[in-house]
Amino acid sequence: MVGMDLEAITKHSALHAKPNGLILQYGTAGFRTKAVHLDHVMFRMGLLAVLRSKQTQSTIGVMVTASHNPEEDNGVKLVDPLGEMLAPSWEEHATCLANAEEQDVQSVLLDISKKAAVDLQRDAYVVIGRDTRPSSEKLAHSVIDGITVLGGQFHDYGLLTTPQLHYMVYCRNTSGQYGKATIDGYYQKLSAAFAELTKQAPRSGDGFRSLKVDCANGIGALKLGEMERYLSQGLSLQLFNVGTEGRLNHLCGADFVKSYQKPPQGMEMKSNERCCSFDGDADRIVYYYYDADGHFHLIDGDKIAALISSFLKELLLEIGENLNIGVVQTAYANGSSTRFLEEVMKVPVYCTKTGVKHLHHKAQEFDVGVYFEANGHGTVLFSKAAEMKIKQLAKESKDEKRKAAKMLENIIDLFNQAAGDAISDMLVIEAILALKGLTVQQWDALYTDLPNRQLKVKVADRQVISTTDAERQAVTPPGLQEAINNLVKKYKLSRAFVRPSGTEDIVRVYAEADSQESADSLAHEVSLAVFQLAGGVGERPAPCF
Ligand code: G16
Repeated sequence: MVGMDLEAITKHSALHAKPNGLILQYGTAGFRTKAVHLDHVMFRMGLLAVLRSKQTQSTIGVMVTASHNPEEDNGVKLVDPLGEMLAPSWEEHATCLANAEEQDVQSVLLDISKKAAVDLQRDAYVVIGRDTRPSSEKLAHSVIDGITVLGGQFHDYGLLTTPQLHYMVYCRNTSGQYGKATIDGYYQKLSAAFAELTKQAPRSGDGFRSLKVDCANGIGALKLGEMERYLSQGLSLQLFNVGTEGRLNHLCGADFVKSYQKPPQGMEMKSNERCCSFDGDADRIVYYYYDADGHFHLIDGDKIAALISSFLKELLLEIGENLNIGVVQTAYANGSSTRFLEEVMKVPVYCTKTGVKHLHHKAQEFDVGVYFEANGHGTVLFSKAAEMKIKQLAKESKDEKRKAAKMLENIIDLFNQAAGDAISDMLVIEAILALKGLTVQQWDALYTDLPNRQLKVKVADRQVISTTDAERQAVTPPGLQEAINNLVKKYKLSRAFVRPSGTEDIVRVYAEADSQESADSLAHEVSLAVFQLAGGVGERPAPCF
């Protein structure tokens, strides 16, 4: 077959053999499981990235990471030409290829090429990034093996945050218009926008705002360390959990803080100090603080979206161009946040399935699309038309209108337009707080979260649970949704749902109610219903806390 050396593919594929009986799915954010089971998937995703690159005639990205998962896991996802998540039809190809038996790899590749009308004669270019997991470097080499055996060219960026790889792909496919496809280009773009944006902010004391960052013992520590010298203006960072002692994501990081609603280990916090946590690949961020009475307050993705949307809405009113703004959330969004956005902020709110790929897609429907998952994963997208209008106003209008347009112009540059990005989000948040003169407590006081609890339940096969209505209703197994409905009725202001995770081998349970005790109790009762009706394994879920 022209364009494919089938013999070489067979030979190399045998060196990356698939474990017998292993079936994996391209899930919420690519393939994820124990790192020891992933060598064949990496090699095959190298092959697939070459086909996708030939088909789109663009550079494709491959990121080796399992983000928030434990250190022994790993994962891989492909990044499409505009820095977006892989198109759904190609997720199916990815699943087919990853699960093909050894003797079928060639025919599956040919089948994908035919179905997706890939011109095998074309060139292919793939860029690769990886996180700091001990397994990542070797797995990245397996990806490279897959790329080269299909004749693709590649650039290995080595250690990157996931959003940095998305940025690189976007830059490379827009002839540098979005920015320079180098790590220096990324830092320069963000730091310049941050400096411009915060120029007008009132300064206090030595002029530096300080922020404590828990880096989850991951890549964020390395990259924030590199970025600090670019941030000469206004922000001083103190980094914790930098990977020299603890394990990745263990008792620290954004997922831990959000799930357990406690501060990470290894962080020194004084009352009323603003602190934040990244996750293992630095695509999520949550903030928090202790109040003067020693109570812990979490400021999650919902409240980040609330702060950002209110700031953007003010600026949009100022420029008065009728640009529409929408906020996208998932079922995990706290009921109070949705009410605040709709009733106080008067912005339209939409709910999609979990996974930034779904939120990103929906946010593209607006001039200004704000999307955040409650877990702190999100960004803001500006349509091309909105961006052009804003740029024009920043040049041509006068006074307050011009000032607002200039701020928006810098905000567009500061937000990663390709993917949710903890570094970029952190800079936007810090800029808004500085410009508005807001303390972390004032931000927190925008609304009061309904008490909530998230739990995990282990079942034999999590796919027995299927859902509808943006994952808010369980369709199967029979009887589960009725059981949840009956439990929810027992509590005030309550809501609960369950869904199979797309990144871990567990079922997730979410409950909220009028008090923490009720939310905990409802979450526990729903977990028991899942355990009974969906084939729980191991010990029955114990009461929460
Ligand atoms: C990934 C996705 C997120 C999603 C999270 C949890 O995050 O990018 O959109 O919310 O997994 O997904 P699930 O509940 O299906 O396990 P990350 O930060 O791990 O890449």
